[in-house]
Amino acid sequence: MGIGFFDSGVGGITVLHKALKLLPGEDYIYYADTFHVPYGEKPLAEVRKYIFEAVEFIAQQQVKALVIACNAATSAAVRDLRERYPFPIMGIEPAVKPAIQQCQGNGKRVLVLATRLTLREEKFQNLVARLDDEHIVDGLALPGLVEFAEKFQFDEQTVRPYLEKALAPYDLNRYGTVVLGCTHFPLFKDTMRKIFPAQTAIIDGAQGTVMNLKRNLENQDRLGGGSGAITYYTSGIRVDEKEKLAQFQTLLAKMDEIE
Ligand code: DGN
Repeated sequence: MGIGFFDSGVGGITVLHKALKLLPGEDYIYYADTFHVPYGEKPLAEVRKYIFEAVEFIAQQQVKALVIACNAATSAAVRDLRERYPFPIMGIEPAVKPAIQQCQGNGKRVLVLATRLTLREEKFQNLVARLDDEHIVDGLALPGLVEFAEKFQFDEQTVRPYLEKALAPYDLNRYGTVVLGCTHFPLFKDTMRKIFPAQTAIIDGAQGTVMNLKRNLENQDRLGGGSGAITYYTSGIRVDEKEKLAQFQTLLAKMDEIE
């Protein structure tokens, strides 16, 4: 049995990339809901409907665990999904806790980059309310990055002006840590590194999610049994075309370069 990975689009590949390194002896199903991407700008009820449909499809493929490799989908539905399905479900959320720990006491701020949905949902709001005693956390939605990623546009000439414009109102020297709270965003880390000061840490929650997955499988004694094979689906359709499969591979290779 494989492990399911789910995202609204190609962003979850950044989490899958980490899983392949940590757990190479597993088989994976990657499901991108490309018919409905982006989730981040849509009403919650609509997004939840798409998530439940997609996860039902993945469940029918018989998975031993599921990773919701999407911050927006995690905040929108992970609790209900856990009640609905017998297999373990791991989510991902903005790595606010380590970011605050890194900045507390040194006068620096934290900038959380995510989708509008993630930033406005209760899950994130509660997390910040609980941890941000010093009011050092700011949030910024960057929907354009999701669009670029879905079009496989990563070139600096396209991405850099968009980021510079979005970040223009912020004094970047004030930020000790930038949290990538959308799984699409690590694909742009190379360009981000050129924009943020060298001492600004850029972090995300992918490693934590994948460690949870490993722990969970270990506890159930269900580790291994695969060979790192990946089957891709786009909104319920199995991807067989060579060019499309190669595009997914490109993203994994890109993450190898970036990390
Ligand atoms: N990759 C998703 C996330 O981590 O929130 C969201 C992308 C989107 O659908 N806007």
